[in-house]
Amino acid sequence: MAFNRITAQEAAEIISNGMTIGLSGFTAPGTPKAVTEALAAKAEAEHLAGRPFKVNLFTGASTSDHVDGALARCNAINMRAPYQNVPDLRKRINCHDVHYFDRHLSEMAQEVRYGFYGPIDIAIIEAADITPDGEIILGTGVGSIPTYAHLAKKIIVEVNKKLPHSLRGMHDVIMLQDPPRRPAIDIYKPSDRIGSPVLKVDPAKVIGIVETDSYDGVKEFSAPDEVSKQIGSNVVRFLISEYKSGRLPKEFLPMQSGVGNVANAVLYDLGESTELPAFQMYTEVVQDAVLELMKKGKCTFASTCSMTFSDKTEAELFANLDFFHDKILMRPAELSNNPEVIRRIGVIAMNTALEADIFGGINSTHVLGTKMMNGIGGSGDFTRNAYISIFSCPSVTKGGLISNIVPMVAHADHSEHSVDIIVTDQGIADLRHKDPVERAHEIINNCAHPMYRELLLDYLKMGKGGQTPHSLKAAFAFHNAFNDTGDMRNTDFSKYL
Ligand code: 0RQ
Repeated sequence: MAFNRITAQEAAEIISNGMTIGLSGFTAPGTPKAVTEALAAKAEAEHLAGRPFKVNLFTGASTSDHVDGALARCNAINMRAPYQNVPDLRKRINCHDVHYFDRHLSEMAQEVRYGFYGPIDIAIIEAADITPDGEIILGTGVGSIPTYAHLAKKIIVEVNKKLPHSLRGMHDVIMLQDPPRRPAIDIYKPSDRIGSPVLKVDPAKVIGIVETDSYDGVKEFSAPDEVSKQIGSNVVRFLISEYKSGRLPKEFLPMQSGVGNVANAVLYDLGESTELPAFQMYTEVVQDAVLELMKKGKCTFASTCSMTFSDKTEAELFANLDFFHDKILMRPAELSNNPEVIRRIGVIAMNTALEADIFGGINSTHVLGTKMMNGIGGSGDFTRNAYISIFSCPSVTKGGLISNIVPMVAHADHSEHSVDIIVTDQGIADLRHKDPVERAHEIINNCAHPMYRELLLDYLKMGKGGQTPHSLKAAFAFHNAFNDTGDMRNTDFSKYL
């Protein structure tokens, strides 16, 4: 079937107020660019003409400024899920212009299929190529597109000429069946494939092809600062000691690593270690460090949902695709982040916290308990099911005005039941086989910044009995001190006696 070539503007014309759109991709890679920009221009024109125009937007994870930035700036998003990280959208979410719901990324596709979020009107798919019978070579991120494409009434395909056709074979595309008919997932090691190299869509639903040649625009990482380096070296120290003690198998275990500078720094450090064997990854994003590790033979395979590479690293990947082709497999989020697989193959999970509390609770999402930062992303999928779950963060933020170790997290994303290890620039807290008070001492002594240790120990003494000795009156004294004075060091527990 020959598809219509249409412009991004013509594609945007097909989308009307109130529609629900499902996008391909996971982070910027794999995410459409041109149609969403044109949609933002259309929304702006509609608003100027005094007509309402907002769409519901479902993605794989975060997107890019071409999507969340452009549409948020003109206030064209009604509902958004499951994860985001663009400042303009964050502002809209925190002032309730956008109804954002923050979901575990592995669950998004199945919940849409279960009918929890209503129908999908349009799927927009970034592709390297599409055949006349509807076989799509996806780009460098998959997300939840198999489900969105299956459910959508109509499909728009953005063929990005920057994407080489030789990406074919680097995807493992599948849509899981729903209960009670879902069979076991036959993945026993990261390189096992269970799906198709292409996304198959019904050609009759494809209303047009838009040609683009846009970049994802993922920035290169800055050189790690001292704090990130210290966290990285502490994580590696912990892993080496686990390995030497025999608590990790001789062949090591697959690693998951979150996004950001710290995660990237940890991976570079792992690559430097001569005491750990080469390893594989079962993760949701691979960042620049992974390509370096592959070149050194330190990372031998990565199962992921997207290749979140900076434009420079992506160019290097495309120029050497023969070398990397059999070392990376991109899968939908319901597979890359699948709890059943993560638990079975024994993934070591490494994620980042905004703040941790002295008993092991983690806040990954809400700044000072109320403002949405990004979302839980895949951190819950991995943390809850990992062989060992590690959280890291700097011991302090904003030059020490904020302690990232607090008496009680102001928002709970991961409970102490799922967290094994906390690492900061100060050191490592091993929470395994420790009761709450033992955990508190481990975290305060090893992870809190020295300038906050006495305050945290004072809090522990205020606890009013019970196995987890919180003082419910003073639990948010650190946060209150910051809100009142701009500095958590001004915490005054006498106010709460
Ligand atoms: O604020 O931007 O004003 O300077 O929060 O902090 O240190 O730059 O952190 O970029 O590594 O992100 C948890 C958000 C960390 C991320 C989080 C302020 C700080 C700064 C950001 P500024 P950093 P990072 C894989 C897995 C959840 C999802 C996840 C995340 C800003 O890792 O979203 O894990 N994780 N996904 O100053 C108040 C505190 C603070 C604080 C930091 N305690 N209180 N503000 N900040 N700590 C990816 C996917 O799922 C796709």
